[in-house]
Amino acid sequence: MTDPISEDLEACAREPIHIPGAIQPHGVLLVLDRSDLTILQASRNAASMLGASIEAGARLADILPDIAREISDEMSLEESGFQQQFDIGGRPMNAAAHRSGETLLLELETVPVDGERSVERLFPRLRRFADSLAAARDDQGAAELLARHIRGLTGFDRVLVYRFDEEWNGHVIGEDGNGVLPSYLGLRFPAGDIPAQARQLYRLNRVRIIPDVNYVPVSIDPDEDPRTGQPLDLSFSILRSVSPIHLEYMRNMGTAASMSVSIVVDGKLWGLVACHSRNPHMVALNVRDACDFAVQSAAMQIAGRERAREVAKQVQLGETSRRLLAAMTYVSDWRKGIFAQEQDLLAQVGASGAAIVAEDGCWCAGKCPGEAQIRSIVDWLERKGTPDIVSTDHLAEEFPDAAEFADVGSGLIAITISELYPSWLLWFRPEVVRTVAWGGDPHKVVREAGRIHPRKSFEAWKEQLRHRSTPWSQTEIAAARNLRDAVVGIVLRRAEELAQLTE
Ligand code: BLA
Repeated sequence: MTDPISEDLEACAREPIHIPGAIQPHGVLLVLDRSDLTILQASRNAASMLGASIEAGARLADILPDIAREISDEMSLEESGFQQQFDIGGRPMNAAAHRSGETLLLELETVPVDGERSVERLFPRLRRFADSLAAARDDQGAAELLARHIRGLTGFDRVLVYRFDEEWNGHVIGEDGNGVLPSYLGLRFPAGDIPAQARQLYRLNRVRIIPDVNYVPVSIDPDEDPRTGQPLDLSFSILRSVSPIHLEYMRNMGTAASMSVSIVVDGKLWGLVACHSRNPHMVALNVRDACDFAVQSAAMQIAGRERAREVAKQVQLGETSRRLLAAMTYVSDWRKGIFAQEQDLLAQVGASGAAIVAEDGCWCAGKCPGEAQIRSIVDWLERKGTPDIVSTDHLAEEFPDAAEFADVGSGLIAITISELYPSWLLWFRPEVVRTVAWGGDPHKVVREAGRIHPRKSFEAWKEQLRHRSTPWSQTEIAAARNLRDAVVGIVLRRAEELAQLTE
């Protein structure tokens, strides 16, 4: 990748967002020595917000005795951190603390005044959500329900359920809004909108909030750990100052406040719930926690359904596989066996055509390109020196000649079986023309003053995808691989039997 845009995107992914050296101003950060809770570093707004003078070397017990007492009790018991509400200088503040190496990061956050979302009201809401989620008929229904519930909890203008695809582009699959911000339902957003290091961080730290995009960052004093000289790692901080590029993105989108909650399924970032308001908007820490709980519950339900569908498919493919194997075992040439089960051969990977190419012939089942075209694919595969299995839903991208026969061969799985005369088994899928709507033209990356900027417009931009088939699923690719292993096994056994006969 050498074009300026790819370089820019790679540079984006290198921005060290976990060590910005500053926090957002709706709270205070104190970095404490874990052993005696002395203050090592403090955000520069600490004195004014806490109404106390904070000096390096001071002890937390002398400044905030209630919090110091609770922390020493709680942190020794609980590895995962601590959260509680305190009265500081006559106003309620939420305290959160987590360990980071030898230090403890204590964050104190102002509590928005919002009786509607008090703790007493959270539990009945969560229970109602759990009940309705269990009744949701499909993923779409669950995503809509989740968006509605999170909006009810938080009061944002618009809540989106955003799902990543294999290339890390995102797709808005659920939405709830009050009409203040435009609808993004059904739109896709390119992978570069959330670079790799941000995704990595969001997998580990699931909730983040930017209550006011026009905030002035508050730096930390001293800016490095006085004992190690290292910058302060804010990966797990709730106040971490945000990447300026992302703030520009939010302004371009017309949003002044944003919160997002990661959807993590089996340890992998599956998607995000992204919330926005046109005006600044804050959500209390305990409500953000309730959102995290609701989002992970919905994620488990969606993932459970997905798994059930995959298992059903695997069982079905397993049966097809067994019939194919039986057919190959009782004939002298495996290729004849496999073609005697034409329907199973296609069903094995959900293809509409299949072909075997060897020196002594070319056999086709279902809808295939012509023989010369099939041979040109094999020549290309051999020139490429490909691995044992190749799969693509966009053959013409890598092999432009394939555009000619896109109607039957836009998608390809190819496996090679090496024997005395190498053979290729190819499966084909036809073109399925799709129109995809993006949130703004993803090819229109803005470069100004030598660096990349987020695009200015998020207006729906439609792109027609040509020469592509429906994608092959992981289960289908695994089924092709299994069949290859089985054929190789049969071929080897035959060769051994033959060798014994001729000894
Ligand atoms: C972060 N980008 C984010 C976040 C979201 C998005 C949700 C997490 C922070 C938050 O909750 O606001 C993107 N927001 C979206 C998308 C939708 C949405 C896709 O509402 C769709 C509906 N962004 C760019 C470019 C770069 C970039 C070109 O557009 C890099 C050059 C970077 N985005 C970027 C960075 C972060 C980010 C660095 C991390 C911000 C941080 O946590 O510090």
